[in-house]
Amino acid sequence: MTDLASTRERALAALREQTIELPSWAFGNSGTRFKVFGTPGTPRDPFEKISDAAQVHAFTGVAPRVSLHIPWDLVDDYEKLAAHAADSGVAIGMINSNLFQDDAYKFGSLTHPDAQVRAKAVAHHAQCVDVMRATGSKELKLWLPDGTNYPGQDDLRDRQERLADSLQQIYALLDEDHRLVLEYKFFEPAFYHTDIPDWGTSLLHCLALGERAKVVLDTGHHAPGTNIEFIVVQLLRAGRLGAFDFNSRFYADDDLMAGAADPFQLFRIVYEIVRSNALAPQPWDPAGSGVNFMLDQCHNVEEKIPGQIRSVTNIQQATAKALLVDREALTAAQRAGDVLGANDVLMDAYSTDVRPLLAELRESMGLDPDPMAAFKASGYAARIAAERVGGRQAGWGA
Ligand code: PSV
Ligand code: MN
Ligand code: MN
Repeated sequence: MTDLASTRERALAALREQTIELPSWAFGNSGTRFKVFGTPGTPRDPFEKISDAAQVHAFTGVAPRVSLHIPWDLVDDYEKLAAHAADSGVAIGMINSNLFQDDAYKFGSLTHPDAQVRAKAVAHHAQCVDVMRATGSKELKLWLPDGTNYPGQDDLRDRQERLADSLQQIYALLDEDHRLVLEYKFFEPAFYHTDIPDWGTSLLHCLALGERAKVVLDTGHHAPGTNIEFIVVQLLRAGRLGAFDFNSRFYADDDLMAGAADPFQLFRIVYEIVRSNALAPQPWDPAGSGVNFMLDQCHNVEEKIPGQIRSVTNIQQATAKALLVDREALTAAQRAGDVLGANDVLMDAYSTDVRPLLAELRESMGLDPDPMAAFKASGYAARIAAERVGGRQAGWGA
């Protein structure tokens, strides 16, 4: 058995280092295809989105980067936006491209049968790389909506060849200290086939590109019942897990708050990260094995800044529990074939109330132990509601 006091100290040290990246689009209004409900105080531009994200960092101490989506976060001067982020206490994180809102992409973007459309989609990434250079971002993130709705609609194999070629061209645009992270999703918006439906397809393309290409695992992008922690293990073994898009799902790509639907799954995922010593955050070697813990969420009915704070603290709780697993006892039980004993060790950690440990962590960082209450008491929400009129939708208002 490992000494509990030293496990606790190690957990506190690791938690102090953990960072979680926030998506700019979490701060805009969002909804479903039925209705987008507005929220008072919603940001009117990318500068205000960053100001709101900085609040999440100010109260949690572990969310120092904001991911941008281009062109949702279009501004004239990206250096000014990065300076605003720095003045607010945060930095610009990943740059997400957008291949899903242009009429030209009806039949695909990087896989489109028409070379001109593919060239347009590649050129959009050159624009994104310029934003990376201006903001100091080191990661270009791609999610592809490409796919078909009917058997025979297009040639599955040709589409893979076109995709490989387009990705090569994008990879060639990157600087030496940049990396490309490639997301997968099993369906939607296409329903018969998707061109990057799973981690295996994403991994194959990344392996073909080079060592600075990594896979993004969005927790909402799997069929129900998928063992996501197993995918985490495989990608970590290959040194190709680049980032998480954390969120919760009940049905499909629900983008609800991380840890809300299935905190046990989140714990199991983070345990595999801890088990592989992959928790350490930036700065990472672009070809190295650093994993970016990002949120990819939308707050349709709940308040946005508190929704992000809750998501961050849910991930911290899962991480704290994962760090408390008595790994020596677990290994001993596993080697002895003690099935129930091994399961007990894991469940003991999961059942621990880690809220006091996290309160201690925050106090040691000079923060209020209760970030939700502290944000509420700060008066920021009332201030932006009074100051900002006409806040925008998460994406389409860019
Ligand atoms: C669409 O499914 C999506 O939610 C992907 O998860 C991307 O990461 C996100 O949009 C932003 O492009
Ligand atoms: Mn995502
Ligand atoms: Mn998604």
